[in-house]
Amino acid sequence: MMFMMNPTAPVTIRKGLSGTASSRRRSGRGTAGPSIVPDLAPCGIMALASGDHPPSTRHNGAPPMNVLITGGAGFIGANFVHQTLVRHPDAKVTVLDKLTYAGNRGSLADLGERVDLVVGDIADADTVDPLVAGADVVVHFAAESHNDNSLRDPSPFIRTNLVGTFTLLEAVRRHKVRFHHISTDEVYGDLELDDPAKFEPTTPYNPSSPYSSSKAGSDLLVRAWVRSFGVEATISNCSNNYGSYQHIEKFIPRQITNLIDGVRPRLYGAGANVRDWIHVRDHNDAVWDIIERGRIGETYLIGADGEKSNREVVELILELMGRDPNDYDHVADRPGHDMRYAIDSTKLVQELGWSPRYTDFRSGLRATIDWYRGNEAWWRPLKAEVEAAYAAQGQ
Ligand code: NAD
Ligand code: TDX
Repeated sequence: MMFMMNPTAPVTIRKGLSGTASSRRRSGRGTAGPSIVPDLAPCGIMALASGDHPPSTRHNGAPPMNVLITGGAGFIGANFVHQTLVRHPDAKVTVLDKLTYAGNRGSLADLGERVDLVVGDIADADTVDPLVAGADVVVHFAAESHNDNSLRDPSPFIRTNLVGTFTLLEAVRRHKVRFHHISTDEVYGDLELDDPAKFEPTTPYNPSSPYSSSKAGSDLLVRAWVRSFGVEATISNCSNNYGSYQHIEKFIPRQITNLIDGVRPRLYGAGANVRDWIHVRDHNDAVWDIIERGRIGETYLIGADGEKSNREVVELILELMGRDPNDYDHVADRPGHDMRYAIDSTKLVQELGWSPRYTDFRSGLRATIDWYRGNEAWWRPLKAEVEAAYAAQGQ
């Protein structure tokens, strides 16, 4: 993986991106600020067949599309990088990632010269500006993403999720670059277990935690920059993702890696809380559909009708790993724990024709378990510290 920016690069025609200007002079700045990270050893990338995603139709001699992906060394962002290389064989990808505890350069190993990893902070305007200037589209995944961490210390959530998004918005405004903002269903608060309602794009914001409130704030910044400054942006709010490369602090990989270590899964409270699970690849397919065909200024909700209680998920993991489904522990509940999330993705399905492809949760979970079994070197260095932090709060 090399860092490359060509000051004499030709004008890029931004074909295939809805609502973008037809051409724009690319800046060649960007050699100061971010450090350059060399490639690392491969870590067993989950294979993506070339037929696995609809191929790009953006060819005909057009110069390569430059995609800037923030947070591309994290869970969803890394999967997005892998999927982008397949879906857009002509794309050049630059990842801007601070490599916090949640970023893992191993998730991007062995991807070749089409991917550059720039280590830097989205809240640092000097780092962000030249990278945005060289991009045709910015896909913004970078965030502090874990609710439990936001309860321990909210401060990085404010800086990254709010100041970082603001910094990116100012750069895309300055350079007139298409922007897609990745957000979460948690901005809508939660639902009762017996409520027939699901979240819709018009549901009022009602976030519960420092994490979800910082994401809600970042969404509102994007909306304001669209309306006030004409920034060409879209927003997506997705439900809980699962799949490969997810940090082991999160629910599903924590339980899988506990079981690999012979430790019983840990369920917060009674385990009745419901999450609406979607495979990470389905999320990312929807993101590309929105970038390519979504209407500027619109919010799209992404979900795959995957509602399951935490207890059901733990019992299925236990079964798939050959253990007694009742072999888990109840631990201290999360303060302010949201009860239920549920997404109505009708707008996305009807307007853009998206549909999820990984709808069999059982086989998706089995593949995810296999991935963690096969990639212990990727997660092992994190495990002791993650479990020590949970143990300190009775979880
Ligand atoms: P993650 O924590 O796995 O990855 C976040 C990445 O952002 C990491 O690589 C980290 O190093 C990077 N990062 C953090 N602060 C940064 C900064 N200041 N500058 C540059 N990079 C920084 O998160 P994820 O689960 O992949 O989530 C990605 C996005 O998707 C987030 O915006 C999150 O809110 C959203 N989302 C996640 C889920 C889910 O289920 N995980 C669901 C819906 C939406
Ligand atoms: O050990 C655990 N035991 C447990 O019961 C952990 C880590 C979690 N849980 C529960 C809490 C939640 O009800 O499992 C559920 C899922 O927990 P997380 O993986 O922490 O996800 P959640 O809080 O639902 O948020 C996730 O989905 C929305 C992502 O982390 C967010 O980034 C995204 O916005």
